[in-house]
Amino acid sequence: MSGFSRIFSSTVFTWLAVWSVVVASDRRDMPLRTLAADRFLIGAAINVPQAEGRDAVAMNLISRHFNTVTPENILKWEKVHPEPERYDFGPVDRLLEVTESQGILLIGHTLVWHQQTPRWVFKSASGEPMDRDALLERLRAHITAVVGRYKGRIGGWDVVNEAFEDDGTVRKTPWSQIIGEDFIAKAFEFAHQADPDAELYYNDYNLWKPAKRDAAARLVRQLLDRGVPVDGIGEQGHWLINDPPLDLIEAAIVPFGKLGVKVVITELDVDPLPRPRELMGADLSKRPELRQSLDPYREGLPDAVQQELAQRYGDIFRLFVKHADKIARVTFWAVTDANTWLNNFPFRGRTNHPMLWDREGKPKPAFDAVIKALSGK
Ligand code: 9MR
Repeated sequence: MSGFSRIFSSTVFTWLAVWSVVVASDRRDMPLRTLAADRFLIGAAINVPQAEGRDAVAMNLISRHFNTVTPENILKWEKVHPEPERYDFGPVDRLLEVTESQGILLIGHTLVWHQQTPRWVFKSASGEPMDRDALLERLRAHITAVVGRYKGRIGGWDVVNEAFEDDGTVRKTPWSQIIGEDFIAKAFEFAHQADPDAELYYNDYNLWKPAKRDAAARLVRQLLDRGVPVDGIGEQGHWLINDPPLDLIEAAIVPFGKLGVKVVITELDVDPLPRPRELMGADLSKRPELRQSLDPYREGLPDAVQQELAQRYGDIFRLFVKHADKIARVTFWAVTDANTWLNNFPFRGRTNHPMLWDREGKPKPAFDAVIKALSGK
């Protein structure tokens, strides 16, 4: 290379580097929802203190970056309908006032689940186990009351949550055992009757596992064939820093696009902490050394892991951008590291770091990686 071309190319290189920093820092000032605007909605789960305005850090981030939120717990059966004759709509009503005043779309989570559902739901008034017809009627009444109350205000519902095991069989729960497998179709029908304009999703985790993905795809196809209104598949997206591989995540997006339903990523977080499955049942209070090894970043995430997390988020969002024609929404399952459920899973009191913002609400390298991916880099 001649001296001139060396100087020329190094000058060009320097300018390109400076320019990309300028562009990146410009973009860093842009809300995520603006960068994602022509592709998908972008959202976060919101907890009670945030919904009630007691967490200014999170609320500022929500107002700035997200155009949709999903209440993390207050629409679950045990919260919204704690006793047979008592609904508690107050927290949802208050949240809707905030979201509607800011033009943020609220998503309902969730109508039918085997967890966070009181035991009385499956018993008659005299304490006897319910039969199919009685439980279907109870389900219909619940869905009609909850979806009906927010008709035209809650834009989409996770109608049925986690009905499959990882091997693709229908999970044995009181819902499937008392009603039968058509509890799923019935729930969608009830929800559609209560609000014909709301979008309705089937929501599950580990859909990257082929057997579970295929079971969910079969379900969607059957519902569509039978004229049951289903608009999308909710892929929760509770992923680890190194697992599942990206091609399996991709393989769980494509088939639903082909079926013509929307893919919504409903509960995204990326867990950087070790999670050895064989230790899940261990009594950690009696094993301090084990506890320490499963909770290694109490003082903060080391730089190398921070970069790995950023790389992973970048890869995931480049994949989302690639499939933006199929993906309608991406919702994170918390706002900052301070309030993620992963601080308490698989045991309470861990210091986890799976989100884009740290405990103080400061953006992490993962945030920059998402900005870059959304900017096409
Ligand atoms: O984030 C939720 C946490 O606050 C609750 O304690 C927990 C109870 O089961 O549910 C968490 O949210 C779950 C969601 O509703 C369904 N998918 C898995 C989520 C993480 O457990």
